[in-house]
Amino acid sequence: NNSKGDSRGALIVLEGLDRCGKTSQCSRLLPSLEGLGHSVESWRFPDRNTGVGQMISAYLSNQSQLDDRAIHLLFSANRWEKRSLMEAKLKSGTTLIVDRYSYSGVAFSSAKGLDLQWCKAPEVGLLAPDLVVYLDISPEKAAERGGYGGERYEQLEFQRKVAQSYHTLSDASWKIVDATLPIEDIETQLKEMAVDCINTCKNGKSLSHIWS
Ligand code: Z5A
Repeated sequence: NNSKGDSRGALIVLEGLDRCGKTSQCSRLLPSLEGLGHSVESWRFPDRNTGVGQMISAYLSNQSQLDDRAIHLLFSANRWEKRSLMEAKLKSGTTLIVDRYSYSGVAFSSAKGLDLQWCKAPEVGLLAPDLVVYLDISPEKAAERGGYGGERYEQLEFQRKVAQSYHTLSDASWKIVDATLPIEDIETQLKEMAVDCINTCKNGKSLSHIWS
């Protein structure tokens, strides 16, 4: 803890292909970190509860059609509309575990063929995560997990391209976890990484901005 007792929370992001297990892990991580006495919230993007989120939801469920660039900017706007709340939560000491973030935005849109730098631009200025965990699974193995539903993007060929985009985006700071391990083993690894990260933030690591 810093001496003033005003230590901030950590921004922890989980990324990966559809069905890699992000949702399962977020729901396990929350109570286990709370059990250690941390203040934690679980967030996800897209946040389908906002006005922009509802447009995204209609698009993903094929109830509306949008230009590739327009939907990309909506996903980004959905993060921007939560940015000030995110900063306030972190500064008040709450750790956020976030299911998908800017990396999903860029990986999915660039998998459609949009230019990578163009995709990154609207994300610049959002808060940078303190930890990015990539739950690594092949598109084939992910598809075996109960099969895909009817949402846009839930197709093997497209998921292969998304995996390549993630690979291009990843850097040495990402923690790669084998998403085919038993759920409990992944949970143990994530908990250790999250606790380390929370302590680093408590010890004074400052907030920064993504891709700037
Ligand atoms: N998208 C975008 O284009 N641009 C953006 O900026 C953002 C998103 C933010 C909707 O996201 C789509 O939006 C998404 C990316 C795009 N499209 N795709 N594909 P979403 O968050 O609403 O949907 P999703 O991320 O794809 O979530 P999901 O289907 O809920 O998958 P998941 O959370 O990674 O997996 P899960 O629900 O935890 O697990 C899936 C199944 O596997 C389930 O039956 C589990 O019991 C099982 N499971 C989980 N872990 C294991 C292990 N370890 N072993 C065996 N089985 C497991």
